[in-house]
Amino acid sequence: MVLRVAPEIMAKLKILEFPDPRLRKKAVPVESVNDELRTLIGDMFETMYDAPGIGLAATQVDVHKRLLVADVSPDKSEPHALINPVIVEKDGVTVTDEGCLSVPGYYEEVERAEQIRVRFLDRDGEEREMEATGLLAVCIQHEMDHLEGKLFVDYLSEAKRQRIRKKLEKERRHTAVVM
Ligand code: GNR
Ligand code: NI
Repeated sequence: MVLRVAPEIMAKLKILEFPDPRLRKKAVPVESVNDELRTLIGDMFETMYDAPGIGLAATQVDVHKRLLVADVSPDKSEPHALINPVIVEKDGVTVTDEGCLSVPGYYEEVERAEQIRVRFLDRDGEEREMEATGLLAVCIQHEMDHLEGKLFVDYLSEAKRQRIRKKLEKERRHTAVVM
């Protein structure tokens, strides 16, 4: 008997965790917006919604291309995929209690621009611009930091960052024993 298994149409990807050195790589621009990239975008949305999170940068799934997804709506109704994003305007200052799927369980206040205007390519490779405020603006800035190899813990004191790193490493050692 031949068993045919339907191919998975989407895949959940593994998220790298601090202090994994791969989170420090600088992403390179996307050169071609093709079906392979659109598949990656779909997988990143699935990974982000499943986590759950409000944003995800390709860097976090070990793909070092300038690509991010975000959805800050309460009902997964406002998905944004930004390819080769560039901030062209910033305005105001806001402080947010930020978290990160790559730094699980830790939340700290970070100061960022309140409002941004960002230029990017959409899923069809068309150049677009959008304005974002509040949590979406914060999220896009957080994701764009990931593309530079930067994490929100880099805005904290060295002492705080080391404390978080040691706790995560200890937690991971325990998890490894249980598994
Ligand atoms: O899910 C996330 N929540 C969040 C909350 C405040 C500021 C930024 C974020 S992004 C984070 C998901 C993530 O780690 N993206 O890189
Ligand atoms: Ni993050």
